[in-house]
Amino acid sequence: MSDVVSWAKEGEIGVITVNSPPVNALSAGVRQGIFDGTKALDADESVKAIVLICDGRTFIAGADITEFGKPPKGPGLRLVQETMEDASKPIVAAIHGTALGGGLETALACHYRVAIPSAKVGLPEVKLGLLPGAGGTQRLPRLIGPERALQVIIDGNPIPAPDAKDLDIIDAVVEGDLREGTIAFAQKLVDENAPLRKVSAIDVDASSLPENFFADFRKSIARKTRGFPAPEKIIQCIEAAVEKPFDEGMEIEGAGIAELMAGTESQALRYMFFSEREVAKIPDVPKDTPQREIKTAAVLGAGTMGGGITMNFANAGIPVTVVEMTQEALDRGLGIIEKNYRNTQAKGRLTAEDVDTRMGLITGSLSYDDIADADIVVEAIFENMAIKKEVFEKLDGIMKPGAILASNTSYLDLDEIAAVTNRPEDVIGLHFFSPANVMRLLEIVRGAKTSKEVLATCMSMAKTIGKIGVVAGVCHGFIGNRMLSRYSTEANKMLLEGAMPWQIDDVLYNFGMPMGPFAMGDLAGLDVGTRAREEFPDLFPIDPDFPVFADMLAKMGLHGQKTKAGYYKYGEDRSKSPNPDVEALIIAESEKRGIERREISDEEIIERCIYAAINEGARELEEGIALRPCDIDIIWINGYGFPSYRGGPMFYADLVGLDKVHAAVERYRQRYGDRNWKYSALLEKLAKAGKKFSDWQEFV
Ligand code: T1G
Repeated sequence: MSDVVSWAKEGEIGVITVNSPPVNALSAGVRQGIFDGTKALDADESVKAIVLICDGRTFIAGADITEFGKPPKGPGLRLVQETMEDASKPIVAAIHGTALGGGLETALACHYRVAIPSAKVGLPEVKLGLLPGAGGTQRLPRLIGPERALQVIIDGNPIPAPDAKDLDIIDAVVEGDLREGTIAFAQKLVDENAPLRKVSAIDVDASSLPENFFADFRKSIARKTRGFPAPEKIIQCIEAAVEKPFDEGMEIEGAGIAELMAGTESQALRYMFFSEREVAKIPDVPKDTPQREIKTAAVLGAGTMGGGITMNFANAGIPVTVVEMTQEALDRGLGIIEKNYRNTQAKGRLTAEDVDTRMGLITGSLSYDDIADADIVVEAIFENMAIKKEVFEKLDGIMKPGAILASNTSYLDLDEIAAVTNRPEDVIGLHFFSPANVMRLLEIVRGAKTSKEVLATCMSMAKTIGKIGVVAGVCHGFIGNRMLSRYSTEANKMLLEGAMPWQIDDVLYNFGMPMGPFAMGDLAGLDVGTRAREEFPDLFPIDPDFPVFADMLAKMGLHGQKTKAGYYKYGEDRSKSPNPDVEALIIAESEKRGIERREISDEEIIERCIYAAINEGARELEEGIALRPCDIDIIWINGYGFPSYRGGPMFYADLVGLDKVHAAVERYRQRYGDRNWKYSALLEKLAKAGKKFSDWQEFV
């Protein structure tokens, strides 16, 4: 026995119980306990069958990720599994919560598996840049066939117990008490003298495998898995399961996970896993900070952002009133919301009833009086300080005491907005990313006077509406957009110096960005940015030394995809090609300014775009705008599509080496001045000390 694993007998059924909060991960102690318990009960003649069950909220949720990269202790998981599979009596896994990764693999090493209806099982290792390394790639194909096994492992998503039963991953779904139900199932095996059924001994049924299955599968996932090495390794393991004996397949699986574990992609994804949880922790806001209930919501503005924000509340089952200035604008906004839902329904991801339910939660209004009792109001109107101040003064006089007053501003000074109200402690920024009903990121802007209660409430609400909330301090552009402006400025400057938009886009796409800044501009509409710069010059100050090519193109009627031409020309089939008019325009502008164009290397493009953002991120850390490097990384991965297999800009900088990053930043500051390369003492100190951003707190 140990403090995390115990065993006992109930009649002739032995029961091994794991109790290792929070998720019964397969730590060294848990592995040792299961190993010892299996040995002890297998040796006990009076025991005819064994149940493996867990206390707490879930069955084993996987290997203990915190042990990765550390010297292994205790019996390896494969040894534990072999001991279970080779036992002389049937072992039944009793599953509740989520049996994931090594947890499901341990259940697959049992002879039978039962689960309660609410349980889920899965092999999510691919999301950590890994593959199921404890026999999952060899046992699952034997249980459910190679095609279905490959899909389950490449998806990595949890499978509800009833579906897992249909897939033959589990043998029974038990209603009522799991322990009782599983003991009864085990007793029945004994009474019927059921066979042990070792999964590893089942032959893989490859008869249904279509010809060229693996080659076609590789093609089908190529784009989605760009840059990730784990999927290919997974496919190779499943091929081995089809073509080779179990032990040889296990060798290939073992070599595969060892290689992936050592790779930077998995380190980055594991870092991301913990970072997504870390950003929810605000150092000066304890977990037990009181929170306000958000039972009803209101949104000002039914435009692109307001409509998306409204959908977030309806999707979470929260009644929401959306307010517009005119009936026409309101009808248009509500119409777009319904159209979005109907499109999702058409793709089979929502039923007609779901759409009706969600639309039923949305109320349109032309009057602020209708939202006075809402628990939270999110303003999503013009990005104009004067207008926002006017609106917040109005809200201050109308909203009930205790209502949270939020602005979706993406740049403006939240403290200035809060100052026009009598309740600045109830004012907060909720910066959604467009499309607001899709993008997971929510920058939660903490004003100087925002109360801890309001902040804690909004962090919880973020999770409720399916967002990752990351706290940002008040500054121009908060965390993400402030860094993006550095990235975009360098890209534009390089056009004058010798690069072309398509070269820069290709380099950044191959780096892993979803698309380069110029293709992105064409997608968003070049006229949108131009209008913003014209309407809010203080928000988007233009560097007089460098032209904004987007504005020049916009004025020529080249707005991007919507006009079939921007930086690129677009064919009817959405294919794109470099726009020769743009090339001529750029070359002429260089000549006009007397700039001799030069060859710009791919490396310089990466350094000037990505390092400029990293340098700005370092400044945000030292200013306290960002709480931690991982907050910046989560923002860039979820808000701007920074490749997750690189861990985010700050994690990537640590991989490159801060000495190299700092040297490049210094080089560009010398060459271009510090307008876009402002000095970061933190970056310099870390670089000189041979440290990483993860060591940053010792240096501020
Ligand atoms: N190892 C260590 N800690 C873990 C953990 C794990 N596998 N899973 C969760 N935690 C911690 C988490 O950091 C948090 O800590 C707390 O538990 C609650 O988690 C050999 C190699 C199970 C669905 O990928 O998906 O097995 O912040 O906030 O929202 O082939 O945790 O409280 O200090 O997420 O209720 C495969 C990962 C591992 C599952 C629960 N398994 N976990 O979600 O709580 S690799 C996974 C999850 C592997 C084998 C391979 C979720 C959850 P703290 P939480 P939750």
